[in-house]
Amino acid sequence: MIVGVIGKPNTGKTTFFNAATLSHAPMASYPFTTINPNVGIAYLRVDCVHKELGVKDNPVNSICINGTRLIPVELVDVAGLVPDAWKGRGLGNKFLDDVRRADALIHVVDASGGTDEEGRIVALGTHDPLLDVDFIEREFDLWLLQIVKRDWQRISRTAEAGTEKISSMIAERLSGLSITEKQIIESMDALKLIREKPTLWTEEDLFNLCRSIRNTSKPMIIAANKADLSTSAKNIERLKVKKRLVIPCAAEAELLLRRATEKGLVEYIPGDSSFRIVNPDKLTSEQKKAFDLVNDKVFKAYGNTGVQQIINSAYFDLLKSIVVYPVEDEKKLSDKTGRVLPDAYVMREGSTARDLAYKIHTDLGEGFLYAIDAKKGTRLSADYILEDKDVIKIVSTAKRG
Ligand SMILES: Nc1nc2c(ncn2[C@@H]2O[C@H](COP(=O)(O)OP(=O)(O)OP(=O)(O)O)[C@@H](O)[C@H]2O)c(=O)[nH]1
Ligand SMILES: [Mg+2]
Repeated sequence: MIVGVIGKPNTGKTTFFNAATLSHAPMASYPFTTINPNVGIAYLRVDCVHKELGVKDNPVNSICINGTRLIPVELVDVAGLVPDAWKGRGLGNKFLDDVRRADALIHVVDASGGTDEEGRIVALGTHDPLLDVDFIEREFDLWLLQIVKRDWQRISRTAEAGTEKISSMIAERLSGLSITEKQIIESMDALKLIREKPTLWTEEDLFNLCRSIRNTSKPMIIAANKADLSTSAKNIERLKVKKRLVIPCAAEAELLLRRATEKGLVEYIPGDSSFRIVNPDKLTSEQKKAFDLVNDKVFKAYGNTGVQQIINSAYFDLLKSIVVYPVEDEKKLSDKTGRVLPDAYVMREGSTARDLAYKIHTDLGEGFLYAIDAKKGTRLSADYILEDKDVIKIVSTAKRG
């Protein structure tokens, strides 16, 4: 699973990305700072299962800080999108190409209204961010439409002649975009498009189909960024009217805190609702001022910076993920070197014990015999549907390398 960070230029996408991944990709207050995509590792924040099991853990693929497990997930930050990008304007199709693999999207909006639709700086509060939500979604849909429409006459006729299904031909067109044929069929049915008669579908039908496919295959959350600025609060309330998942966000504040944590200046776990300055006497007056501002404009106003909440929400609310802990020794809850609860895997709801085996290693999946629920000590079959916080041992004919 991979989550993409999108939006018009200059909204703070790279700032969000750097904060979430502790990277150092270039950020600046002008449009098109980012050209090539930045790919990095962000973390999901969950309560670690070790607490309820009453053991001490020793993570390998993730981190555990005082019962908070941080699990790595992939994040990609791409170039800004301007109106008519689908036709190639700005960095155009490149943006869309770079985000094709994403399973969900974080739309970073400049909630302060201080940048126009091309990302140029304007007086605070003079641009309406609600317009950005519409245009970004529309660009995406028009881009999809352009791909689906390519060769449409031939495709629709072939489908009508009964040689091949229209859904599989559209799926083929959209291959590499992390869109499944099942999602396409669901969208066609929801729109009551007659599968056997695609030559009768209008341009509007096709546009609506693309919109519906995008909605299911690339669910979106709105990061209402620059929440620290004075004009943002009102716009954040207005954004909620759009019936999207909206979370206030202060990417710059999060970045400041994470960098300060790295340097040992503050104690802060991403997602916390406060931070602690380790040694106030050691701060310069400028640093003090910056932390005071973050406290006032972000933590007191919104409770947290929103960055961690947005990443969690993308994985748990949009992608319906669960966290599963595979172990090799179901008694000691460890791997074979004795590390307790070494790994935490993020999986889609509905995944089975066999899916987990395959995720660990193809050989383990192929040689799957049964699984063991390490909490209950019971045997599980291949098609057992995993639950959040399951601790699972896979028994397989294949030995793990
Ligand atoms: N006030 C405020 N400014 C922010 C925040 N996040 C980002 N910015 C500023 O917004 C500007 C743009 O930041 P970037 O992260 O480069 O934006 P981007 O969306 O990646 O821009 P492009 O790559 O050009 O599309 C910079 O001047 C940041 O300092 C925030 O939370 N609050
Ligand atoms: Mg950028």
